[in-house]
Amino acid sequence: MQRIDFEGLRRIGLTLAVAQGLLTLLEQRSGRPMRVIEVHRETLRVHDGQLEQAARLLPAFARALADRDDAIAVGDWVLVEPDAHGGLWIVDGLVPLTALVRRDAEGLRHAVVSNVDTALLVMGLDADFSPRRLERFLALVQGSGVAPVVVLSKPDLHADPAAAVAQLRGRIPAALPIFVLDGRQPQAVEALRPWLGAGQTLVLLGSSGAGKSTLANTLLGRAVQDTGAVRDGDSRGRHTTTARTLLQLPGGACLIDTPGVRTLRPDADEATLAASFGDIARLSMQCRFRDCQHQDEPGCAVREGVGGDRLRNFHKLQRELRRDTLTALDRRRQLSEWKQRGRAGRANLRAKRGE
Ligand SMILES: Nc1nc2c(ncn2[C@@H]2O[C@H](COP(=O)(O)OP(=O)(O)O)[C@@H](O)[C@H]2O)c(=O)[nH]1
Ligand SMILES: [Mg+2]
Ligand SMILES: [Zn+2]
Repeated sequence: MQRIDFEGLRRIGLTLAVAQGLLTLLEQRSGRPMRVIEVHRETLRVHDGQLEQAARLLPAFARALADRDDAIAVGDWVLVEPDAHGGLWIVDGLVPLTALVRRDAEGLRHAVVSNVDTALLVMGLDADFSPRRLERFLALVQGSGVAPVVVLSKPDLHADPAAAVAQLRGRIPAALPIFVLDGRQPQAVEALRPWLGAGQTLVLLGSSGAGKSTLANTLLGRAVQDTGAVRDGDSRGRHTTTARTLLQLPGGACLIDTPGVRTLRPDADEATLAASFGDIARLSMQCRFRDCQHQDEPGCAVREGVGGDRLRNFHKLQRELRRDTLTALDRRRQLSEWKQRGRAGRANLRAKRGE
């Protein structure tokens, strides 16, 4: 019996590595491999390459995920099993090969998407343009195994798109691809062709109104995703995309459209942040003091060689992630304290009852 329908699942982004993972998982338990294409509060949508269906998380699997501080995300590969009443249950899943994770204002981690190869960082060349926000997105993507590609949209709304590219080139890694694309034009497909091969999964990231869904529709070749006119004043999309959705592109790649996020807190550690600001890491070797914080120390090579705004952004991200790591630690400490108190309370109760 063939337990994996390679041909079908290929259409929904199956890669060799995923197939191997699924085969290993299927040695331990039964189920039909499918991919999560949408996550809602109660139900999820799963796809096997041919058919899309609703499914729910088996409580035992939901608990297992929660225990390892994880959650199901769009792009996950799972095993599903039907019940006697026509319901479909997600009974297990593959630990993602790549995962984009952000933190919320309380420092809690949230999975954004799993198993993606490329992140298209979409930024409008209108009021949306912000090198700082791009650096933030790069810090999120860096270290996750996902390749970032910058897409500057709305070139028709900028007097000199080449100057904007030059401005970015001056502060982000040289190897990073940057495209200036009008998402409404079919030429966008040609430019992104190298990333659109069969089995590839891409995610669109960027502010609301940046042009993600417009680009998604052009890549799809039909209007599937809602797009919204920008309101005056706040440059936000009107019909905002409300959920992350995994879409199958005609060429065989998969694309995940996401609702926009204005502020995005990457879930990174100091090493990942340093890697995403490689120029700062390199120059800091030449600072006079080995523990130079590049604030106001004399002989600081970083302050000399890195643009002020980029350095300020680096410091800001560093402060944020230190705070997030602290709150995460505090939370764990608090949780174990509660658990201990709970145990002590129960022991007290037993003692009182004379057990
Ligand atoms: N002028 C111009 N408008 C665009 C371009 N790309 C998208 N838009 C418009 O920007 C608005 C928001 O686009 P949408 O795709 O919904 O943004 P999303 O929130 O990132 O999904 C829509 O009215 C689009 O028509 C572009 O290249 N040039
Ligand atoms: Mg959208
Ligand atoms: Zn320094």
